[in-house]
Amino acid sequence: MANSKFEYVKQFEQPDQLLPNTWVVVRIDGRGFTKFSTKYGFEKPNDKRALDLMNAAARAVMSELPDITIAYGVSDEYSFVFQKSCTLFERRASKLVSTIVSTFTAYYVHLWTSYFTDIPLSPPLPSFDGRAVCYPSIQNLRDYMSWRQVDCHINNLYNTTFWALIQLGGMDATEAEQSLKGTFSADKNEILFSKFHINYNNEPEIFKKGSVIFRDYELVEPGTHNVVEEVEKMAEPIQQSKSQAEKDKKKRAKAPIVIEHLDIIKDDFWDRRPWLLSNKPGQIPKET
Ligand SMILES: Nc1nc2c(ncn2[C@@H]2O[C@H](COP(=O)(O)OP(=O)(O)OP(=O)(O)O)[C@@H](O)[C@H]2O)c(=O)[nH]1
Ligand SMILES: [Mg+2]
Repeated sequence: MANSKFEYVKQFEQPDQLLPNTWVVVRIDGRGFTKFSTKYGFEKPNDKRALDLMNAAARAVMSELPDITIAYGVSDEYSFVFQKSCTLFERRASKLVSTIVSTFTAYYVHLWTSYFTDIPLSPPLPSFDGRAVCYPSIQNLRDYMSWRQVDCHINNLYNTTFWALIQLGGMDATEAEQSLKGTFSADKNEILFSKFHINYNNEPEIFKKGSVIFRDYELVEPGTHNVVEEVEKMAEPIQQSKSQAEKDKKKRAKAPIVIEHLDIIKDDFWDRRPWLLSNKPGQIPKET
């Protein structure tokens, strides 16, 4: 072996392994999107093109990385979840995060013109940061997802009311901010309805709930699968036979990747889709 005198520098590479037997979430977030959204004239408070572009980039990440079981996005952020017992292709945090960030960014730039047909990108180009967090239990993971969706709801209700006061009510930003100070959700709903005849419930689901991306199989009856108990008692990834792993891979590749705007806080979403937490692909719906 030809060791050069320079090789000692390898010792400076320190391990940054993600904890085994945990749910790994990689969250990416647009850098300086307040400025970026102004530059490209994003509609306020929600720009459908911008959200569709985020979703398209996230879907591309999911189809390139089949280890991701579910992703959730809102505004300029996306969370990608790796199932705890999946044999993660990369356990080094920095490599995993950089793979997701660069794949996402590449697709965001590549797909830009499909969504913003009349404004080409110019420097400074969009970029994203990312972090990986390990969650030890399904409850922790569910609470993480709920946290992001509650955040989406709180921000969207605030922004919808704030921009209605400005765009429809003729206020300036300071006045709008002042009139929302100390208000609760019910107050904002009331302002929207009494002043602008807007029923918040009728706002688009994509704005109210954010977007969830996952592989779609046949829904199951709630209560027929006990995934939580099964998965929580697993101490290490199941050693699959090669043929079983091949079968699962094929099933996964066949399953359509869907983008929905559903409630992911309540049990129902998870109970009907046991494959999201179990790492076992579901039934491919029979073609009709
Ligand atoms: N107008 C408009 N702006 C959006 C939309 N989605 C995201 N944004 C902007 O993106 C920002 C995202 O928030 P942050 O991530 O906290 O802000 P940031 O400027 O990206 O800052 P860093 O993430 O810290 O770099 C929002 O505050 C908005 O300004 C949209 O649909 N319409
Ligand atoms: Mg940001």
